[in-house]
Amino acid sequence: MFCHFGINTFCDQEWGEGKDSPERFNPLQLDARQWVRTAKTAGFRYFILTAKHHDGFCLWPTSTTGYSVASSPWRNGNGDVVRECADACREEGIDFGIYLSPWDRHEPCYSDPERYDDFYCRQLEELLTGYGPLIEIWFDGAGSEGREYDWRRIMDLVKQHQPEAMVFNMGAPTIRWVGNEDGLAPYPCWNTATTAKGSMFSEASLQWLPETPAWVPAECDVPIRRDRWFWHPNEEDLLLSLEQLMDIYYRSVGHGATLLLNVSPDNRGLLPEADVKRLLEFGEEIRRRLDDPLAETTGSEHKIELELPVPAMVDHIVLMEDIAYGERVRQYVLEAYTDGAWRKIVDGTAIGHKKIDAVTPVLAEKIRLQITEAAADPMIRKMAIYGAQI
Ligand code: FUL
Repeated sequence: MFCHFGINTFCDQEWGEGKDSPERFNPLQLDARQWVRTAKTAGFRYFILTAKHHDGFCLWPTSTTGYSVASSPWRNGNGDVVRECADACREEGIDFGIYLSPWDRHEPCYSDPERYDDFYCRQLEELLTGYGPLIEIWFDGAGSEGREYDWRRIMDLVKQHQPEAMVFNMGAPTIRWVGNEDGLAPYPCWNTATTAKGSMFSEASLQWLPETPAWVPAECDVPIRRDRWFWHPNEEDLLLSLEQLMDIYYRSVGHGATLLLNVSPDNRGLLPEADVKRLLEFGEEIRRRLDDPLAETTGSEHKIELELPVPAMVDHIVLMEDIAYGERVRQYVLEAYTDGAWRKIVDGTAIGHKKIDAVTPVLAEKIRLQITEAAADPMIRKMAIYGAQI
């Protein structure tokens, strides 16, 4: 789960210019536990907070600038949203990560690249050292088109303080942006790449540091309210429907990528009730469709046949490679067996970490996976069949 919260939340805007007074930041009912509990209950595994967005307003009491929660009326300037999220994640048992916008529209030294690199590194170091283990550092390319930061220095800090953290899309990333803000991975979406798009506002590919591994899986970010990363009043109608969320799930997680779904706490500091309800429905629906297989197996052969306990209407097949051994499958076919004959139901290429094939319900006694092209012996960690018994 992604979480955009900040001074914008109080100003009905997406991109503040860095001029809004900290006086406006006053989420009287802020409850990070409500955010994180919702994430956990809905089935999300990690939670990434915008510690600083493009407007430069910091959600933690940084020593680098007065433009932060420390200058706000919230908790008389003694609050720390990053701390509350980190604590809530630890208590709920999900991982925590941070977003720190390189582009800063408030900070006067932004126009002096060397001084700003110092400033940014100090901010990053506070976050890397003050809040426990971080699962991911999210570097947003927006607004930084054409700007060079001292990525070597930035990466050294990450490696020194949070060597396990995933690094999103800039410097020496370990994961890449899928290239759109719709939460959709193309198919196939291979885990290896040498470049990725840097921002919505430029077609240019990002230059990565030479030590970037070729293995950079894609992460798919998308807001739960259409085109809105931050909360705005009276916009419940923009909330994605359950059907739209399921479609996103099939085309992100179901294509082997990670889904990073954004939520926006409101100006009370709470996730709106309608959004909470939708998130819980989403988690529930994924579990309803994909938690209880009719049959399941593993295998390292090119052909795996799986018999159902009784003939059933099959509507999903989930395939997973044992990704620790890499992405080996290049092409596969799924077939259903009924009335003495095999019938092709899926033609696929990549499997990777996970491929979800939602098929037109088909009556089957058996399902067969045939891997028709592979870079090395396939290692199928899971082949699972779902549907309704008849
Ligand atoms: C974009 C930003 O400009 C949006 O405001 C948002 O933070 C999104 C995740 O990335 O590039």
